[in-house]
Amino acid sequence: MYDIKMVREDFPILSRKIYNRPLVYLDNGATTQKPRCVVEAMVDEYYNVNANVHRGVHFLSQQATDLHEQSRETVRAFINAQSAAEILFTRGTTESINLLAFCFGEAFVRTGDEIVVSTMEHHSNIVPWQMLCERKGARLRVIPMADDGTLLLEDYRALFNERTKIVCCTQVSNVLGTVNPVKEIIGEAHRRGVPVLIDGAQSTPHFPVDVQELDCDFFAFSGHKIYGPTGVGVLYGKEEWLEKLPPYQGGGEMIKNVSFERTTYNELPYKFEAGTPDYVATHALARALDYVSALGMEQIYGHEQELTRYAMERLREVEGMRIFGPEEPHDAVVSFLVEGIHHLDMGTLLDRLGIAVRTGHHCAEPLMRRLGIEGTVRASFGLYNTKEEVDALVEGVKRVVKMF
Ligand code: 7TS
Repeated sequence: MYDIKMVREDFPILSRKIYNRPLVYLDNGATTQKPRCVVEAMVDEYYNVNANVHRGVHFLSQQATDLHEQSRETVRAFINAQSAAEILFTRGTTESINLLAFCFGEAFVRTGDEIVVSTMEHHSNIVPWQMLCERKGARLRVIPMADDGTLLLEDYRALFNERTKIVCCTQVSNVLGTVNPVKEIIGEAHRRGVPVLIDGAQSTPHFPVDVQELDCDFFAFSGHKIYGPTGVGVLYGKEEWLEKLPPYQGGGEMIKNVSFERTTYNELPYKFEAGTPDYVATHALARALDYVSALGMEQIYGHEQELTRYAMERLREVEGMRIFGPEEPHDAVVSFLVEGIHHLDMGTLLDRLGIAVRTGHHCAEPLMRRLGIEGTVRASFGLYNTKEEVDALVEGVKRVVKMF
Protein backbone atom coordinates (compact mmCIF):
# COMPACT_ATOMS: atom_id res chain seq x y z
CA MET A 1 0.00 0.00 0.00
CA TYR A 2 1.23 3.48 -0.79
CA ASP A 3 2.02 6.06 1.87
CA ILE A 4 -1.07 8.25 1.97
CA LYS A 5 0.69 11.05 3.87
CA MET A 6 3.37 11.32 1.23
CA VAL A 7 0.81 11.07 -1.56
CA ARG A 8 -1.19 13.96 -0.10
CA GLU A 9 1.90 16.13 -0.21
CA ASP A 10 1.91 15.74 -3.98
CA PHE A 11 -1.38 17.67 -4.07
CA PRO A 12 -0.83 21.24 -2.80
CA ILE A 13 -4.56 22.09 -2.78
CA LEU A 14 -5.23 19.46 -0.11
CA SER A 15 -3.56 21.60 2.53
CA ARG A 16 -5.89 24.52 1.86
CA LYS A 17 -8.22 25.79 4.56
CA ILE A 18 -11.86 26.44 3.70
CA TYR A 19 -13.73 28.67 6.18
CA ASN A 20 -10.75 28.14 8.45
CA ARG A 21 -11.15 24.39 8.40
CA PRO A 22 -9.06 21.79 6.60
CA LEU A 23 -10.47 21.08 3.16
CA VAL A 24 -12.16 17.67 2.92
CA TYR A 25 -12.43 17.17 -0.82
CA LEU A 26 -15.03 14.51 -1.61
CA ASP A 27 -16.08 15.63 -5.08
CA ASN A 28 -13.67 13.52 -7.09
CA GLY A 29 -16.44 12.19 -9.32
CA ALA A 30 -16.82 15.72 -10.70
CA THR A 31 -13.11 16.35 -11.02
CA THR A 32 -9.91 15.31 -9.26
CA GLN A 33 -7.13 17.47 -7.88
CA LYS A 34 -3.79 17.58 -9.66
CA PRO A 35 -0.45 16.33 -8.39
CA ARG A 36 2.57 18.60 -8.73
CA CYS A 37 4.08 16.50 -11.53
CA VAL A 38 1.08 17.19 -13.76
CA VAL A 39 1.06 20.95 -13.24
CA GLU A 40 4.84 21.11 -13.52
CA ALA A 41 4.75 19.22 -16.82
CA MET A 42 2.41 21.87 -18.19
CA VAL A 43 4.46 24.78 -16.91
CA ASP A 44 7.65 23.22 -18.21
CA GLU A 45 6.22 22.60 -21.64
CA TYR A 46 4.89 26.14 -22.01
CA TYR A 47 8.15 27.65 -20.73
CA ASN A 48 10.61 25.41 -22.53
CA VAL A 49 9.14 23.43 -25.39
CA ASN A 50 6.04 25.10 -26.76
CA ALA A 51 5.55 24.82 -30.53
CA ASN A 52 2.75 23.52 -32.70
CA VAL A 53 2.81 19.78 -33.33
CA HIS A 54 3.02 17.80 -36.58
CA ARG A 55 3.89 20.92 -38.58
CA GLY A 56 7.37 22.21 -38.15
CA VAL A 57 10.75 20.93 -39.19
CA HIS A 58 12.26 22.93 -36.36
CA PHE A 59 13.55 21.51 -33.12
CA LEU A 60 10.80 22.64 -30.75
CA SER A 61 8.02 21.44 -33.02
CA GLN A 62 9.69 18.03 -33.23
CA GLN A 63 10.06 17.91 -29.47
CA ALA A 64 6.44 18.92 -28.83
CA THR A 65 5.31 16.36 -31.39
CA ASP A 66 7.37 13.65 -29.71
CA LEU A 67 5.85 14.46 -26.30
CA HIS A 68 2.36 14.45 -27.79
CA GLU A 69 2.82 11.13 -29.60
CA GLN A 70 4.57 9.51 -26.62
CA SER A 71 1.50 10.51 -24.60
CA ARG A 72 -0.70 8.64 -27.05
CA GLU A 73 1.48 5.60 -26.46
CA THR A 74 1.16 6.06 -22.67
CA VAL A 75 -2.63 6.13 -23.01
CA ARG A 76 -2.52 3.07 -25.25
CA ALA A 77 -0.55 1.14 -22.68
CA PHE A 78 -2.74 2.38 -19.81
CA ILE A 79 -5.93 0.89 -21.28
CA ASN A 80 -4.07 -1.83 -23.19
CA ALA A 81 -5.26 -0.90 -26.67
CA GLN A 82 -3.65 -2.86 -29.47
CA SER A 83 -2.31 0.17 -31.32
CA ALA A 84 -1.76 3.88 -30.70
CA ALA A 85 -3.76 4.53 -33.89
CA GLU A 86 -6.81 3.49 -31.87
CA ILE A 87 -6.35 6.34 -29.37
CA LEU A 88 -8.11 9.56 -30.37
CA PHE A 89 -7.52 12.66 -28.28
CA THR A 90 -10.65 14.69 -27.58
CA ARG A 91 -11.69 17.36 -25.08
CA GLY A 92 -13.16 14.78 -22.72
CA THR A 93 -15.73 12.01 -22.38
CA THR A 94 -18.49 14.31 -23.61
CA GLU A 95 -16.69 15.13 -26.83
CA SER A 96 -15.64 11.50 -27.28
CA ILE A 97 -19.27 10.39 -27.19
CA ASN A 98 -20.43 13.24 -29.43
CA LEU A 99 -17.72 12.33 -31.93
CA LEU A 100 -18.81 8.71 -31.95
CA ALA A 101 -22.54 9.49 -32.12
CA PHE A 102 -21.93 11.75 -35.11
CA CYS A 103 -19.51 9.55 -37.06
CA PHE A 104 -21.15 6.22 -36.25
CA GLY A 105 -24.54 7.74 -36.93
CA GLU A 106 -23.47 9.04 -40.34
CA ALA A 107 -22.12 5.66 -41.35
CA PHE A 108 -24.57 3.20 -39.85
CA VAL A 109 -27.81 4.65 -38.49
CA ARG A 110 -30.94 4.96 -40.64
CA THR A 111 -34.65 5.64 -40.11
CA GLY A 112 -36.21 3.11 -37.78
CA ASP A 113 -32.89 1.92 -36.29
CA GLU A 114 -32.42 1.56 -32.55
CA ILE A 115 -29.73 2.62 -30.10
CA VAL A 116 -29.51 1.07 -26.64
CA VAL A 117 -28.49 3.04 -23.55
CA SER A 118 -29.00 2.27 -19.85
CA THR A 119 -31.16 3.91 -17.20
CA MET A 120 -28.11 5.11 -15.26
CA GLU A 121 -26.29 7.01 -18.02
CA HIS A 122 -24.84 10.47 -17.53
CA HIS A 123 -26.55 13.01 -19.84
CA SER A 124 -23.46 12.95 -22.03
CA ASN A 125 -24.20 9.31 -22.92
CA ILE A 126 -27.86 10.03 -23.61
CA VAL A 127 -28.22 13.39 -25.33
CA PRO A 128 -25.74 12.87 -28.22
CA TRP A 129 -27.57 9.62 -29.07
CA GLN A 130 -30.92 11.35 -28.78
CA MET A 131 -29.72 14.10 -31.13
CA LEU A 132 -28.61 11.40 -33.57
CA CYS A 133 -32.03 9.73 -33.28
CA GLU A 134 -33.69 13.03 -34.12
CA ARG A 135 -31.48 13.57 -37.16
CA LYS A 136 -32.00 10.07 -38.49
CA GLY A 137 -35.48 9.14 -37.32
CA ALA A 138 -34.02 6.44 -35.09
CA ARG A 139 -35.16 5.38 -31.62
CA LEU A 140 -33.55 5.16 -28.19
CA ARG A 141 -34.14 1.95 -26.19
CA VAL A 142 -33.33 1.84 -22.49
CA ILE A 143 -31.94 -1.00 -20.36
CA PRO A 144 -34.11 -0.94 -17.23
CA MET A 145 -32.74 -1.01 -13.70
CA ALA A 146 -33.75 -2.86 -10.52
CA ASP A 147 -34.49 -0.94 -7.32
CA ASP A 148 -31.05 -1.78 -5.94
CA GLY A 149 -29.38 0.10 -8.80
CA THR A 150 -28.30 -2.86 -10.94
CA LEU A 151 -29.22 -3.28 -14.60
CA LEU A 152 -31.78 -5.93 -15.54
CA LEU A 153 -29.89 -8.16 -17.92
CA GLU A 154 -32.86 -10.32 -18.93
CA ASP A 155 -34.63 -7.18 -20.12
CA TYR A 156 -31.45 -6.07 -21.82
CA ARG A 157 -31.34 -9.26 -23.89
CA ALA A 158 -34.97 -8.72 -24.88
CA LEU A 159 -34.19 -5.26 -26.33
CA PHE A 160 -32.22 -6.61 -29.29
CA ASN A 161 -33.66 -6.92 -32.76
CA GLU A 162 -32.36 -6.55 -36.32
CA ARG A 163 -32.58 -2.75 -36.00
CA THR A 164 -30.25 -2.51 -32.98
CA LYS A 165 -27.14 -0.60 -34.12
CA ILE A 166 -25.08 0.09 -31.01
CA VAL A 167 -25.16 -0.35 -27.22
CA CYS A 168 -23.87 2.51 -25.02
CA CYS A 169 -23.32 1.85 -21.34
CA THR A 170 -21.35 3.25 -18.47
CA GLN A 171 -18.89 1.00 -16.66
CA VAL A 172 -19.50 2.74 -13.31
CA SER A 173 -22.49 4.90 -12.38
CA ASN A 174 -21.46 8.40 -11.30
CA VAL A 175 -24.45 8.47 -8.93
CA LEU A 176 -24.91 4.94 -7.60
CA GLY A 177 -21.38 3.59 -7.74
CA THR A 178 -22.79 0.52 -9.50
CA VAL A 179 -20.09 -1.37 -11.38
CA ASN A 180 -21.91 -2.77 -14.38
CA PRO A 181 -21.06 -6.24 -15.72
CA VAL A 182 -19.83 -4.67 -18.93
CA LYS A 183 -18.05 -7.79 -20.13
CA GLU A 184 -21.34 -9.64 -20.11
CA ILE A 185 -23.13 -6.66 -21.67
CA ILE A 186 -20.54 -6.56 -24.46
CA GLY A 187 -20.70 -10.33 -24.97
CA GLU A 188 -24.49 -10.26 -25.38
CA ALA A 189 -24.23 -7.48 -27.98
CA HIS A 190 -21.42 -9.17 -29.88
CA ARG A 191 -23.35 -12.41 -30.09
CA ARG A 192 -25.82 -10.37 -32.16
CA GLY A 193 -23.18 -8.49 -34.15
CA VAL A 194 -23.80 -5.19 -32.35
CA PRO A 195 -20.87 -2.96 -31.25
CA VAL A 196 -20.60 -1.46 -27.76
CA LEU A 197 -19.38 1.88 -26.38
CA ILE A 198 -18.30 1.85 -22.75
CA ASP A 199 -18.27 5.15 -20.86
CA GLY A 200 -15.20 4.87 -18.68
CA ALA A 201 -15.32 8.35 -17.12
CA GLN A 202 -15.92 6.89 -13.65
CA SER A 203 -14.00 3.64 -13.98
CA THR A 204 -10.55 4.57 -15.32
CA PRO A 205 -9.64 6.62 -12.20
CA HIS A 206 -10.51 3.76 -9.83
CA PHE A 207 -9.44 0.37 -11.17
CA PRO A 208 -7.41 -1.15 -14.01
CA VAL A 209 -9.12 -1.18 -17.40
CA ASP A 210 -8.10 -3.42 -20.28
CA VAL A 211 -10.05 -2.66 -23.45
CA GLN A 212 -8.85 -5.81 -25.20
CA GLU A 213 -9.91 -7.97 -22.31
CA LEU A 214 -13.31 -6.26 -22.18
CA ASP A 215 -13.47 -6.50 -25.97
CA CYS A 216 -15.43 -3.22 -26.14
CA ASP A 217 -15.52 -1.56 -29.56
CA PHE A 218 -15.31 1.98 -28.20
CA PHE A 219 -14.26 3.38 -24.83
CA ALA A 220 -14.35 7.00 -23.59
CA PHE A 221 -12.78 8.75 -20.62
CA SER A 222 -11.74 12.20 -19.34
CA GLY A 223 -8.31 13.40 -18.29
CA HIS A 224 -9.50 15.66 -15.50
CA LYS A 225 -11.19 12.83 -13.60
CA ILE A 226 -7.94 10.86 -13.44
CA TYR A 227 -5.70 13.59 -11.97
CA GLY A 228 -4.88 15.05 -15.39
CA PRO A 229 -5.71 18.46 -16.81
CA THR A 230 -9.08 19.70 -17.99
CA GLY A 231 -9.87 19.88 -21.67
CA VAL A 232 -8.41 16.55 -22.71
CA GLY A 233 -9.95 13.11 -23.01
CA VAL A 234 -9.80 9.95 -25.03
CA LEU A 235 -11.92 7.97 -27.41
CA TYR A 236 -10.60 4.48 -27.98
CA GLY A 237 -12.00 2.63 -30.98
CA LYS A 238 -11.06 -0.69 -32.53
CA GLU A 239 -9.14 0.04 -35.69
CA GLU A 240 -11.56 -1.99 -37.82
CA TRP A 241 -14.42 0.26 -36.64
CA LEU A 242 -12.57 3.57 -36.84
CA GLU A 243 -11.55 2.76 -40.43
CA LYS A 244 -15.21 2.47 -41.35
CA LEU A 245 -16.27 5.83 -39.87
CA PRO A 246 -16.26 9.16 -41.69
CA PRO A 247 -14.34 12.06 -40.11
CA TYR A 248 -15.84 14.28 -37.40
CA GLN A 249 -14.66 17.86 -37.92
CA GLY A 250 -12.88 19.12 -41.00
CA GLY A 251 -9.72 21.22 -40.97
CA GLY A 252 -5.98 20.91 -40.60
CA GLU A 253 -4.31 17.69 -39.40
CA MET A 254 -7.18 15.45 -40.54
CA ILE A 255 -6.42 15.66 -44.27
CA LYS A 256 -4.01 13.99 -46.66
CA ASN A 257 -4.58 16.26 -49.69
CA VAL A 258 -6.99 19.09 -50.28
CA SER A 259 -8.20 20.57 -53.53
CA PHE A 260 -11.38 22.46 -54.26
CA GLU A 261 -12.63 19.40 -56.11
CA ARG A 262 -11.82 16.72 -53.56
CA THR A 263 -10.17 16.16 -50.19
CA THR A 264 -8.63 12.90 -49.02
CA TYR A 265 -8.37 12.16 -45.33
CA ASN A 266 -5.43 11.38 -43.14
CA GLU A 267 -4.76 7.97 -41.59
CA LEU A 268 -5.79 6.99 -38.06
CA PRO A 269 -5.89 8.56 -35.57
CA TYR A 270 -5.41 11.96 -37.27
CA LYS A 271 -8.52 11.61 -39.42
CA PHE A 272 -10.52 12.38 -36.27
CA GLU A 273 -8.30 15.12 -34.87
CA ALA A 274 -8.91 18.31 -36.84
CA GLY A 275 -7.04 21.43 -35.75
CA THR A 276 -4.27 22.04 -33.24
CA PRO A 277 -4.67 19.55 -30.39
CA ASP A 278 -4.17 20.55 -26.77
CA TYR A 279 -0.70 19.01 -26.89
CA VAL A 280 0.26 20.43 -23.50
CA ALA A 281 -2.74 18.75 -21.94
CA THR A 282 -2.07 15.41 -23.67
CA HIS A 283 1.47 15.46 -22.32
CA ALA A 284 0.23 16.31 -18.81
CA LEU A 285 -2.40 13.56 -19.05
CA ALA A 286 0.40 11.08 -19.73
CA ARG A 287 2.19 12.32 -16.59
CA ALA A 288 -1.03 11.77 -14.61
CA LEU A 289 -1.32 8.22 -15.96
CA ASP A 290 2.35 7.64 -15.04
CA TYR A 291 1.55 8.94 -11.56
CA VAL A 292 -1.39 6.59 -10.92
CA SER A 293 0.46 3.69 -12.55
CA ALA A 294 3.41 4.24 -10.22
CA LEU A 295 1.08 4.08 -7.22
CA GLY A 296 -0.60 1.06 -8.82
CA MET A 297 -4.23 0.95 -9.96
CA GLU A 298 -4.79 -2.18 -7.85
CA GLN A 299 -3.48 -0.34 -4.79
CA ILE A 300 -5.67 2.67 -5.54
CA TYR A 301 -8.64 0.34 -5.94
CA GLY A 302 -7.91 -1.37 -2.63
CA HIS A 303 -7.57 1.92 -0.78
CA GLU A 304 -10.71 3.45 -2.25
CA GLN A 305 -12.74 0.28 -1.67
CA GLU A 306 -11.78 0.37 1.97
CA LEU A 307 -12.90 4.01 2.19
CA THR A 308 -16.15 3.27 0.38
CA ARG A 309 -17.05 0.34 2.67
CA TYR A 310 -16.14 2.38 5.72
CA ALA A 311 -18.19 5.37 4.53
CA MET A 312 -21.26 3.24 3.81
CA GLU A 313 -21.00 1.52 7.17
CA ARG A 314 -20.49 4.72 9.14
CA LEU A 315 -23.14 6.76 7.30
CA ARG A 316 -25.65 4.08 8.30
CA GLU A 317 -25.17 5.20 11.92
CA VAL A 318 -27.25 8.26 10.98
CA GLU A 319 -30.98 7.94 11.57
CA GLY A 320 -33.12 8.29 8.44
CA MET A 321 -30.13 7.53 6.21
CA ARG A 322 -30.80 6.16 2.74
CA ILE A 323 -27.78 5.06 0.69
CA PHE A 324 -28.25 4.46 -3.01
CA GLY A 325 -26.76 1.78 -5.23
CA PRO A 326 -25.95 -1.88 -4.64
CA GLU A 327 -23.92 -3.23 -1.74
CA GLU A 328 -21.53 -5.04 -4.12
CA PRO A 329 -19.83 -4.26 -6.40
CA HIS A 330 -19.88 -0.61 -5.41
CA ASP A 331 -17.23 1.82 -6.60
CA ALA A 332 -15.88 4.93 -4.85
CA VAL A 333 -19.10 6.96 -4.99
CA VAL A 334 -21.60 7.12 -2.11
CA SER A 335 -24.90 8.87 -2.82
CA PHE A 336 -27.26 9.40 0.08
CA LEU A 337 -30.25 11.27 1.49
CA VAL A 338 -31.30 11.81 5.07
CA GLU A 339 -35.03 11.78 5.60
CA GLY A 340 -36.48 15.27 5.89
CA ILE A 341 -33.31 17.08 4.78
CA HIS A 342 -33.05 18.47 1.27
CA HIS A 343 -29.85 17.48 -0.53
CA LEU A 344 -29.00 21.10 -1.25
CA ASP A 345 -29.30 22.05 2.44
CA MET A 346 -27.07 19.13 3.38
CA GLY A 347 -24.47 20.12 0.78
CA THR A 348 -24.50 23.77 1.75
CA LEU A 349 -24.10 23.06 5.46
CA LEU A 350 -21.35 20.50 4.86
CA ASP A 351 -19.55 23.12 2.78
CA ARG A 352 -19.49 25.44 5.81
CA LEU A 353 -17.55 22.68 7.56
CA GLY A 354 -15.00 22.60 4.75
CA ILE A 355 -16.44 19.42 3.26
CA ALA A 356 -16.86 19.48 -0.52
CA VAL A 357 -19.58 17.11 -1.77
CA ARG A 358 -21.83 17.35 -4.78
CA THR A 359 -25.60 17.64 -4.62
CA GLY A 360 -28.36 17.50 -7.21
CA HIS A 361 -29.20 15.24 -10.12
CA HIS A 362 -25.56 14.69 -11.12
CA CYS A 363 -26.43 15.03 -14.82
CA ALA A 364 -28.55 11.90 -14.60
CA GLU A 365 -32.14 13.16 -14.59
CA PRO A 366 -33.65 9.97 -16.07
CA LEU A 367 -32.01 7.99 -13.25
CA MET A 368 -33.42 10.41 -10.66
CA ARG A 369 -36.87 9.91 -12.18
CA ARG A 370 -36.44 6.14 -11.95
CA LEU A 371 -35.48 6.45 -8.28
CA GLY A 372 -38.37 8.85 -7.65
CA ILE A 373 -36.11 11.57 -6.22
CA GLU A 374 -34.85 14.97 -7.29
CA GLY A 375 -31.27 14.60 -6.24
CA THR A 376 -28.81 13.15 -3.77
CA VAL A 377 -25.81 14.20 -1.72
CA ARG A 378 -22.76 12.51 -3.21
CA ALA A 379 -19.38 11.86 -1.66
CA SER A 380 -16.88 10.52 -4.18
CA PHE A 381 -13.42 9.36 -3.22
CA GLY A 382 -10.01 9.70 -4.76
CA LEU A 383 -6.64 8.07 -4.14
CA TYR A 384 -5.67 10.73 -1.56
CA ASN A 385 -8.74 10.58 0.70
CA THR A 386 -8.44 9.21 4.21
CA LYS A 387 -10.55 7.49 6.84
CA GLU A 388 -10.28 10.65 8.91
CA GLU A 389 -11.97 12.51 6.08
CA VAL A 390 -14.77 9.95 6.06
CA ASP A 391 -15.10 10.52 9.81
CA ALA A 392 -15.30 14.27 9.18
CA LEU A 393 -18.07 13.67 6.66
CA VAL A 394 -20.05 11.47 9.04
CA GLU A 395 -19.62 13.90 11.94
CA GLY A 396 -20.66 16.72 9.60
CA VAL A 397 -23.79 14.88 8.50
CA LYS A 398 -24.65 14.20 12.15
CA ARG A 399 -24.24 17.89 12.96
CA VAL A 400 -26.54 18.88 10.13
CA VAL A 401 -29.12 16.32 11.27
CA LYS A 402 -29.03 17.81 14.78
CA MET A 403 -29.69 21.27 13.36
CA PHE A 404 -32.88 20.09 11.66
N1 7TS B 1 -19.86 10.05 -18.15
C1 7TS B 1 -19.90 9.87 -16.81
C2 7TS B 1 -20.23 8.53 -16.25
C3 7TS B 1 -19.61 10.95 -15.98
O1 7TS B 1 -19.63 10.78 -14.66
C4 7TS B 1 -19.29 12.22 -16.54
C5 7TS B 1 -19.03 13.44 -15.71
C6 7TS B 1 -19.24 12.32 -17.94
C7 7TS B 1 -19.54 11.22 -18.70
C8 7TS B 1 -18.85 13.59 -18.63
O2 7TS B 1 -17.52 13.85 -18.46
P1 7TS B 1 -16.85 15.22 -18.97
O3 7TS B 1 -15.47 15.15 -18.46
O4 7TS B 1 -16.93 15.20 -20.45
O5 7TS B 1 -17.66 16.32 -18.37
N2 7TS B 1 -19.57 13.36 -14.41
C9 7TS B 1 -19.65 14.36 -13.54
C10 7TS B 1 -20.14 14.18 -12.26
O6 7TS B 1 -20.55 13.11 -11.83
N3 7TS B 1 -20.10 15.35 -11.58
O7 7TS B 1 -19.59 16.27 -12.42
C11 7TS B 1 -19.31 15.66 -13.62
